[in-house]
Amino acid sequence: NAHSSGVIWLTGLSGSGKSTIANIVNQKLYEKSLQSYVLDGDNVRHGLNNDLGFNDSDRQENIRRVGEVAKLFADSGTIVLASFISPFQSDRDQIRQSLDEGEFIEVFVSCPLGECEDRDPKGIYKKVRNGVIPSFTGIDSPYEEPSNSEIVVYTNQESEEESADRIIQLLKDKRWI
Ligand code: GGZ
Repeated sequence: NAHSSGVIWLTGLSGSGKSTIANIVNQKLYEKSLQSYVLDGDNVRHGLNNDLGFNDSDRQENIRRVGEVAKLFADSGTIVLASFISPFQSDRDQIRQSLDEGEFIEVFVSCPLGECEDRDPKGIYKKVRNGVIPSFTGIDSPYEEPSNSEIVVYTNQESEEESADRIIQLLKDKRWI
């Protein structure tokens, strides 16, 4: 079962489908007896990063720490799926540069803001529109679309299962698995 480890970094708006797709890929790798792990806001922002909010510098620090943790997991032989809005290109590029060539795959989970807002799986956009949550990504806080991602998945045009399958295929093409 020789395989490469590394970091699969999913970036996109809230509600775009990042964590759902990360979890499907994680399950598919598990079924192939490959070691993988999902890092996302649910297991990082409530613990390690519970001192951080959502202003630009806190987001930057959030992503920096997650990048360091992802690197440690990758060093241990794990395929890491990191699912964070990660709105800033420079922060994502820094993580890419901190890893060896070919150990970082950036996945742009592309979905129009209006579609994310229509889905609103956690009712969070509704709160934003009611003025309860300031500095929300895509509304009044920036999102810089990746210009150099290895793959773009269009979640308003393909199912989450299809997106996950395309990521698995990329891992095969790149000989990670
Ligand atoms: C963006 C926010 C905000 C603000 C709370 N802006 O859809 P969710 O709810 O479950 O996932 C979002 C999550 C984003 O955390 P990240 O660590 O991925 O963000 S970043 O990479 O920018 O540091 C959302 C919730 O936190 N959330 N307030 N103001 N998302």
